[in-house]
Amino acid sequence: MTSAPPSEAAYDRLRLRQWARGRAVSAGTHRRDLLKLVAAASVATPWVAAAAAPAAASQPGLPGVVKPLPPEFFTLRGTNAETNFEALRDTGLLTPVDRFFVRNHTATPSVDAARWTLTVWGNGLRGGPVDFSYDALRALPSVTRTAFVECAGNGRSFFTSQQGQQVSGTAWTLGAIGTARWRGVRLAEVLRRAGIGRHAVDVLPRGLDAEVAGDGVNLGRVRRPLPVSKAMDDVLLAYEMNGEPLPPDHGAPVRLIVPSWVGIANIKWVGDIEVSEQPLLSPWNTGLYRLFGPGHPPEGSAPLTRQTLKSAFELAPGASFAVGREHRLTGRSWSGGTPVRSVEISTDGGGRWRPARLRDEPRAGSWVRWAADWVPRATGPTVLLARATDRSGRVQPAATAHNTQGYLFDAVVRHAVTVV
Ligand SMILES: Nc1nc2c(c(=O)[nH]1)N[C@H]1C(S)=C(S)[C@@H](COP(=O)(O)O)O[C@H]1N2
Ligand SMILES: [Mo]
Repeated sequence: MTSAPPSEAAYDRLRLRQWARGRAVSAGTHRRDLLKLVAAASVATPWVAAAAAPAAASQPGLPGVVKPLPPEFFTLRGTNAETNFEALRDTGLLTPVDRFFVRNHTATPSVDAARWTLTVWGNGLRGGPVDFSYDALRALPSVTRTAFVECAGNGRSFFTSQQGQQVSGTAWTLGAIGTARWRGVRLAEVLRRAGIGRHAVDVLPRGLDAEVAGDGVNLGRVRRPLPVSKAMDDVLLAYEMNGEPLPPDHGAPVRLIVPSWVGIANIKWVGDIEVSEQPLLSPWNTGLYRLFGPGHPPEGSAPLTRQTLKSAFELAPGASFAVGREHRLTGRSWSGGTPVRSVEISTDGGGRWRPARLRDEPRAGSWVRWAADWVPRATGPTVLLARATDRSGRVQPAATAHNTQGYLFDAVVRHAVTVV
């Protein structure tokens, strides 16, 4: 059993101080590369595969993605596919795999479950490395939970289109999120069986996809340290998504599900997990996935943890509505903090607001569907808005404070439509 882990905030401060003094373990990346990366992170840098071994792709789609990406379901952005929110209108609480967004730093690898093992290793274990085969993992007690996976940069394009600000990274609208029912083994169970020691502070899961390289810096394989406090709490090693074996693009055979946290924490195609007595660093918790810019420390904020509060209409941008008819507006709201309490909508650009009807019991780490009826009275352009409030009383603001990489956009999004 482990002792009580330090509070996350205290731990992050310690890790930052250690990094500043060059004492934290940089897990395969030299400190000067991290500094270069922090500098590079303030400009748009497309990271490309150094040596990708992509799985066979099908059409229509992307070379690095296995599943078809039909244009009615997806908008392609670089190596990634964003879900079109209007494609969720006739789906339930869970996002079908055929519409679930894909965020790949490089390309979906082909991993054979029969030959795959998960290696847990590091000085935070009481003994040596421990391997788990796929069958061994599946034989452990399983748990099932509904959780969204959402990219920290979801909504990033609105920093520019609504706030006139420059940010770097994939220009997502609101579709870099999906909710699924995941089945797997608790990470805590695996770490205990591997002999996690009392002094472990960080675990570092690493993907089996290709190394991420660009601009003369090789960041290595995708990996992001997770504090032991979260790792031992509600994190899953998931092998099923919506009742089916995990599909290749979503991390087959096994991925992490880190409920409510930034998408990058949910490492796909996990191959090994380092358990460490020292705080660990990787580009994904130093130069990336922190808030940089005016109002933030030069080394950035603490590493991002929870996602924020957002709402989206299940509507195409620029959708049109017949005047004088009744229309059912539908959408979804979600929070990485306390669950959504209520949602209001406006059909006149934010002049008047009225409540939407919630169609699901709001739950932590999931989203809630909502609906409202609307009879437009005049033709011409108008703007629809949806604004959620969570149980702590937090309301989506009119604007989000800027950060250079455009993370955690939580402002109310203006959805332009036309009445004809
Ligand atoms: N190994 C690996 N894990 C990864 C990534 C990746 O490129 N490689 N992308 C991360 C990011 S940034 C996000 S938002 C989620 C996306 O999960 P999805 O593709 O299943 O929607 O996976 C995360 N896990
Ligand atoms: Mo992401």
